[in-house]
Amino acid sequence: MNLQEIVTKKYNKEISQCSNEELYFALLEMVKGMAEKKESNEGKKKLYYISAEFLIGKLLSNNLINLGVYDEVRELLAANGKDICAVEEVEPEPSLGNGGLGRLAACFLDSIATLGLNGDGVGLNYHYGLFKQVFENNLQKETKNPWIEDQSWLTKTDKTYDIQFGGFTLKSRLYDIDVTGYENRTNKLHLFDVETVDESIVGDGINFDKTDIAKNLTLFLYPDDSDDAGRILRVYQQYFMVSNGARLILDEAVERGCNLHDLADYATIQINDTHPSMVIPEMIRLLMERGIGIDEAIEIVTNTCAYTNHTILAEALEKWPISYLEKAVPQLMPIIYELNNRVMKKYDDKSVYIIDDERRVHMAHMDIHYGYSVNGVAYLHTEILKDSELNNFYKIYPEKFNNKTNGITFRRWLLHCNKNLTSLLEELIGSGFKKDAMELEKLAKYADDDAVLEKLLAVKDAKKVELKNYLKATQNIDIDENSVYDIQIKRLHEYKRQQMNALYVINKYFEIKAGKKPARPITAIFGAKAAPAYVIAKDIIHLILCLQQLIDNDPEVSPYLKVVMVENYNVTLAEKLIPAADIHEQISLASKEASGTSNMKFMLNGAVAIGTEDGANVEMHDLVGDDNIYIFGESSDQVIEHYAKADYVSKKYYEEDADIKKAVDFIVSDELMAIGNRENLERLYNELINKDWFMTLLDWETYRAKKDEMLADYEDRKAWAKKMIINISKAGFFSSDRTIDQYNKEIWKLN
Ligand code: 26Q
Repeated sequence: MNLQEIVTKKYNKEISQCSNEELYFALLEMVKGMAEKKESNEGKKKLYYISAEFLIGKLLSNNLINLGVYDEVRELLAANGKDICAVEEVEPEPSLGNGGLGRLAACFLDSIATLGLNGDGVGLNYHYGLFKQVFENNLQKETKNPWIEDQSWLTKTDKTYDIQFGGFTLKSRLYDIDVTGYENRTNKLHLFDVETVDESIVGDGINFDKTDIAKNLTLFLYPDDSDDAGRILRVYQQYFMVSNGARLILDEAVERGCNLHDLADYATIQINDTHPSMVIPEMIRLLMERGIGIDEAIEIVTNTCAYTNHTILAEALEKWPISYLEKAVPQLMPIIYELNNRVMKKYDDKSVYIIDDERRVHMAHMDIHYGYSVNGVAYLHTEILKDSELNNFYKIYPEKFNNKTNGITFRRWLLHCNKNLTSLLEELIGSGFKKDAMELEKLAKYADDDAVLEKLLAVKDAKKVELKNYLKATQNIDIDENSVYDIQIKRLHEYKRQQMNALYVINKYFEIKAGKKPARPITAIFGAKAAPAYVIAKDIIHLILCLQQLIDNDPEVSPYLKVVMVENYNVTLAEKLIPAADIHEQISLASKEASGTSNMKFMLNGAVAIGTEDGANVEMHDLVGDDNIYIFGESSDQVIEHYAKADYVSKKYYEEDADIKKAVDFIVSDELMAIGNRENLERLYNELINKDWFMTLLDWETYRAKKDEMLADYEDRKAWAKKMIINISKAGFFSSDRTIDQYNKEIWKLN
């Protein structure tokens, strides 16, 4: 049915008479119908990308683009006096992910379908997702983010399973979301839910009874692992996800003719970080239930599962106390003990055991021993895994280790979010880049073409005005479109070093006060959620919000400097911020950011990076060369050495560098204390001078110098536009189509 027919059926109205909301629901129905026609069962072997997070963002526009009808629909709406952007605004954004890992899973699903591969996502249907962030008195508060409406992208299926936990059973229900490929097949995102979930148990903010599993299991996505009740709930969630996933995989494989002994020819399971790792013992258990002996079951599962590591921060590597597993999923423990015994028999080195002396189960260790592939997410990250973090495993299984540098879907991060730039690119190099991202290289020949550079700057200016208007309309924030937009958007974490950027702002503030005005006003934009229990991260948000207020109210400084912390940073906001950026901040402490993916999105949209040699910045630097990226700071080798020698003392930098001291002292100055809370600001101040685990002060001086150099370079508009075009021309490598092609050729081998 076409849109008019649906509108007539649903509302008995003309398109022109419908509200934006009515049009959104009508389009939802239309898209679901079109997507269904492209469903496919082709392919003997099927990939299951199993992940606790799928940060899919709004789906309407993306689906219209992928189905090839976006322009048609936009024109039809326009002819009826309707604006497609206003219809898009109606759609709620599901927040089914924390950040990079979840968004990566969503980009991957898009590319899997776009490449026509047989592969689905498997995850959980969190009713309130990750919390929604609101600012009150310059502090982050958390509230729920409901997104499921009567009509939504979810399609209820008749698939249900009885999932057994220690002492009780829950009935699951599968909901599906269509994943449309760009001019290709439709795959599925399978989200399991529990039938007894009860939204009414959520009280103030995001508080609820953590012990009533039947009612709370799929209410929220976990943003941290701060308290015991929360941690054990996460075990229940993970087991629920993998037990449902494993049953679905077995059912579908059998439907396609699998006899279970040959499961690895019918299915491959990509484990997205350790959150779904229990799929290994669970699948072994299910195979044994179906009559397969333990040796063979272990072999089958080992040939079916592949593991991706996304972090080298020790505290993020999941280790579950046996007591939790005994309580929540006792049926897995005999299998986990058996898997560990086999490891202990073979190896003396305790560091590769699955169960440690403190009776904790190391999920990553289980994945590495009992999976056939282990991959990192950028070149440097994989090298660090092999050389240090997982070196003892690399020595045992060198053949399992491989790198898959992350990527992003160009449909969402170029075609959808930056139509102005897409049109300009089409005008210059044709539309081949939409299917083959490497064709962006053709842009290189325009790097010295003044007319093209002018047009590129005009596109950027238009997106900057759009962002200005959007922030005004949605958050009542005023920004100056003639300023430099310098943007740092990512989860708030000390290793990502938003605090270093804040100290730069403070330094600028002093310079301006002293009469040293920047060549052009600077707008420093931040977007970040902090895990609710991550105290220092919340203190950093507090500092940034206090700086924002202080500078806004200082007529001496505000014409030259503006700080903006956008509220509730999410995918929708990223789609507005990224195309408008001049400068993007990728300033993690070298060795700590596994890859980063916003760096790729900014690059594709013609922003220039200031960054450390960390994660995918390293590959970006290689691609664009020294002139087109601003690299500073200690190398990962140096940083790793500092940790090994424990020789970094932040106090020394604080005492010996007058500018650092002045900036850090300002955190507890009378001016800021008058705006903010003593407790938060003092805690952050003390953290920086006494601990500074992520070495902010160590890199601060080179960071400041590099950013000043960058801002000076920005004034040569033509030279800057050349940097922009070179960045865009080299961004093709970071298409998730390339990443997925490599996963398929080197790990999944789908046929
Ligand atoms: C673990 C235990 C208990 C509760 C929560 C967690 C948890 C939740 C989310 C641990 C980690 C995450 C998310 C990690 C993440 O997003 N990592 C990012 O992955 C990106 C995609 O590979 C990389 O680009 C980023 O560098 C990496 O930080």
